Amino acid sequence: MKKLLIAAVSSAVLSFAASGAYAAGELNFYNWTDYTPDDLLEKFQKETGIKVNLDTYDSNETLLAKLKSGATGYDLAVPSQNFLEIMVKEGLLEEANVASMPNYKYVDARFKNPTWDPEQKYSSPWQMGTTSFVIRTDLYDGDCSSLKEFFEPTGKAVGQLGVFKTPEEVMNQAHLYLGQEMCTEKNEDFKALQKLFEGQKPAVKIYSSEGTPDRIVDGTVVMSSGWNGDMFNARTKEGGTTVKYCYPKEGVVGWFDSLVIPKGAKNIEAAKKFMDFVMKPENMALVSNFASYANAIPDSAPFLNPELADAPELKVPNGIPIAFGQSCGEKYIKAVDKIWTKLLQ
Ligand code: N2P
Repeated sequence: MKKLLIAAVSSAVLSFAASGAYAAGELNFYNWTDYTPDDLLEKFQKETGIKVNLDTYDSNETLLAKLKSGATGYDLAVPSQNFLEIMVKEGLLEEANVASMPNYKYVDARFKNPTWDPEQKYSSPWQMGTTSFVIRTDLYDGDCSSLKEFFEPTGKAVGQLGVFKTPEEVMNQAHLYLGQEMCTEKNEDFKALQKLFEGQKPAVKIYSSEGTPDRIVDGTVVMSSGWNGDMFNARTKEGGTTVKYCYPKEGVVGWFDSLVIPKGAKNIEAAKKFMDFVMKPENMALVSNFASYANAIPDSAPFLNPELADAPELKVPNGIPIAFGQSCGEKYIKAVDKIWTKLLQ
């Protein structure tokens, strides 16, 4: 009996130790699709012994819903600035005290203590970029100089248009097009938005926020919602030489994505190590070279793919407004949700 008990106790201790070791050695990372280079994760594992498990999502909305649903098992995620603010407000994040990390010194002063995390308590920089639309210049006739072409498509774009599946970024484009305030709460604005999206719908072939670069390169669509880095990759790495990232006169949507630690994360120490690791210039360059977005670490420049420096996708022309996504009030969120749910029914 005694022997059995000892065996039971020691196996309990052993399995506890084993799960402890497992937790210390693995990091569950939840990031957007096409946003995490393998070589970054391999380098991190080599340097720290910590294995990173990657799971992906398509939008800020999906991420927020996941974090709100409670224990997610994730140790790290990457919201944009406006969703990060919501997550802080709703108590969905662990503190990380990023300002005290050794590699924080590399962050460009302009991006330190940003408005969405003024004490840099929760977040460290990942990548930044813009949202607009793209066309295939060989298959579509317009010059994409106005959001009118995207919202009220004509010619070859009809029936051949791809639009993001969740509303946040396309709504902001619609506000730019209609000249509305970003977080409008006016009923007449909601009506105009609904009319605009319902009017666009018959021309839409697919609502999706993943696989966009492939669909524009293989010609499944001739016009599509897109992020600038994805579209740089479509043009330069996937052979889509006729893919043009558009700068409509009404403007593009801007965003800044950051690493955060979801509430209840099991491996906070490892998550912080990863945040610090990514702020090191040569590591941040691995992210930009893969995802093709700008970053907030100026010393990463010598390690960057030289093509990024002059890429039209990464240079917003003078005079084109950049509207940063805001975190809006309850009335706005509900109205947008209603418009979108009805649209996709
Ligand atoms: C890359 C993800 C871009 C993130 N596919 C947009 N915030």
